[in-house]
Amino acid sequence: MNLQITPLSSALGAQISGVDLSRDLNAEQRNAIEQALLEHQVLFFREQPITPQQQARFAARFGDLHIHPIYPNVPGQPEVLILDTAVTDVRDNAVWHTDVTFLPTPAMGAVLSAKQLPAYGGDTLWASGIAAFEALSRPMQSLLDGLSATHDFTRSFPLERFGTTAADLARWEETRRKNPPLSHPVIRTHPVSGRKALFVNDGFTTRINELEPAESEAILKLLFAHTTRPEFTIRWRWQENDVAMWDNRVTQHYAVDDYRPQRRVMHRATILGDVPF
Ligand SMILES: O=C(O)CCC(=O)C(=O)O
Ligand SMILES: [Fe+2]
Repeated sequence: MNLQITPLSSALGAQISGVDLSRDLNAEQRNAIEQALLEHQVLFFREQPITPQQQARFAARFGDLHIHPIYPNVPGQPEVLILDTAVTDVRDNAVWHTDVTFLPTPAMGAVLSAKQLPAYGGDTLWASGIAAFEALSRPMQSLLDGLSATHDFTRSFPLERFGTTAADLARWEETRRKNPPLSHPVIRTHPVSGRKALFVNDGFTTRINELEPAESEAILKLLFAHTTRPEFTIRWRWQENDVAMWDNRVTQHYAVDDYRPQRRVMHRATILGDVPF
């Protein structure tokens, strides 16, 4: 096997070459990618022109796939959602977030494929919750460890923007009913590596439950700013047919909204995770 792993920054990110994601991976390749993901948290593959079916098959090697309640998906391949600026308002991805933390079992990871890109702009950044946690002072780490936070779907999918037509409104209301606000630990332990990571995100986290509202607001603000310090991030400049895969248990990401009205089309397959602890 000639899989090469090139680390891209100290906090997270590696480029992987020597593998063709359009083909069924053998066990050795699959395990090497999983190991690289544990270590580097976000992986980048260049020149991978995969079909939605191949993307879903690749992602499914790492777990069951999630069907997103709001975003449109590829006809006949509902596990692959479409982020197309000509169709969907994707501005809420221009906030630092971890995907679907409004679920009791948020995604363990995702595979994102670049289909159509603007001439410039449209980069995506990832931040390491592990690097962010480890850089906190000991007193702050012990204050946060053991606390829980509320995550709410409506923070990133507000009714005003996602309930405009009758059909959208019905889907939004059903999603809201099925996904009431819930709690996750503020500090999450990675279920495989055992490493600790900050697990609050500006996309969905509304409060730290055990603190007074003003304390919660101030500390969340501090943590959101802290997690996304440039030192803990990597910024990816996309080329068409690039694929990124991230460990959604310990990272956040931000899709830079700097290219509209140019069109940008991405496909995402989301891998289900387990209950955070
Ligand atoms: O469009 C992107 O680059 C990333 C969007 C996003 O947040 C996601 O796919 O989860
Ligand atoms: Fe996302």
